[in-house]
Amino acid sequence: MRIGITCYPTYGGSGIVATELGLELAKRGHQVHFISYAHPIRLADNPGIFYHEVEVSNYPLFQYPPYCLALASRMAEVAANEKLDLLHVHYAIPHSVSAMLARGMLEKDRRLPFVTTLHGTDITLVGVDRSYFPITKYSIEQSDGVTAISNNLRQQTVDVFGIRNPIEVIHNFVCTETYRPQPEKRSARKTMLHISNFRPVKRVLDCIRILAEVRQHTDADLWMIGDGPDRGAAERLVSELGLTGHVKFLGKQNNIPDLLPQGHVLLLPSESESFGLAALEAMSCGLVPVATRVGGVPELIDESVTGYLCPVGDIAAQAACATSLLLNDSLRDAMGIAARNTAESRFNTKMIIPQYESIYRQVTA
Ligand code: GMT
Repeated sequence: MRIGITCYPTYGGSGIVATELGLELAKRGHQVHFISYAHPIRLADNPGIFYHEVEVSNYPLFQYPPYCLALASRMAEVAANEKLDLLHVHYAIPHSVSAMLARGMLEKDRRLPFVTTLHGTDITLVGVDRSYFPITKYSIEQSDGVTAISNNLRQQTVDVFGIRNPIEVIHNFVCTETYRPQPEKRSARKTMLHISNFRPVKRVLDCIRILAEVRQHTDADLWMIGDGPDRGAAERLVSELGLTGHVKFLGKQNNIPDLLPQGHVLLLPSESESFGLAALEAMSCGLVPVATRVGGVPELIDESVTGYLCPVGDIAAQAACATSLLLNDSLRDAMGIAARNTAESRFNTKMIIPQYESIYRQVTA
């Protein structure tokens, strides 16, 4: 098939899923055309992958350059030139609106179905914002196919938006060959990792507070991977709590499959999380996640078997789980093996990609 994919190309779970999906589809013989304002970060060169940039020109009259319209025009143009069979947009806002316009623009000549994949904050935060609610609901309803990355997100979409069209749950996935345990790389010091875009929803300050409590019981370090609005506050908290030298801020990194196996525990203290791709990638590398019991995370982590699920903001509970893992090697090893098994047996790329192919066949039939 010839598939057009649109996503946010920067650091964020939805962009990563879209990029990994495109790469896997290309490996399976499809032709994949990324249409976005920048080259997606994890997009490697591949003969089946093409990239089409969206130019958003500004004009003094525009207080806000209309990206959604430039994207719609580019989608219609690429679809016509490259004879795309469908568009697959990741993150509803504004991508499904642009896809809906592109479909309408081509309607008299040909059919261009589009699939919308809901990832999380497009529904839980942004979509429910009063100014975006009606258009988000409308564009989801207009989609030829809708997928959500967890049962929880599907249910929230139905409850909040009253959407009646079917929403298929296709969980996040991981390539377990790339994301694999590498015990020889494991840091000699007990190390906790956190990976995110440092937005308030991720509660990155909790990671610092958890480290402070853990260090009452054992000597441990914390690596903060990623960047975003709360990084400054996190850096300040590190010095306030006297943790300088025990927290490394690594910034945005591309080599996540090399970094993860160096740690022992992953911290995911999010306020809301529709699935928790960072936890899945860590589990695939044999790390044990200490996460919060929110959204779709319980669909990934089995409590006390493959990781821990704690109440949001409960630093003491999260620190206690992390401490027990760092102090007890055999517990950590057993749970790490169980976590890896979950990644392999339930969320492996090979099992999930065919589910997307199946929805593509349905919408193009
Ligand atoms: O908030 C983020 O982490 C980014 C966000 C996105 O849409 O870019 O991530 C969401 O999508 C990921 C991939 O499907 C999920 O694994 C994350 O759980 C989800 N984040 C939230 O719901 C907060």
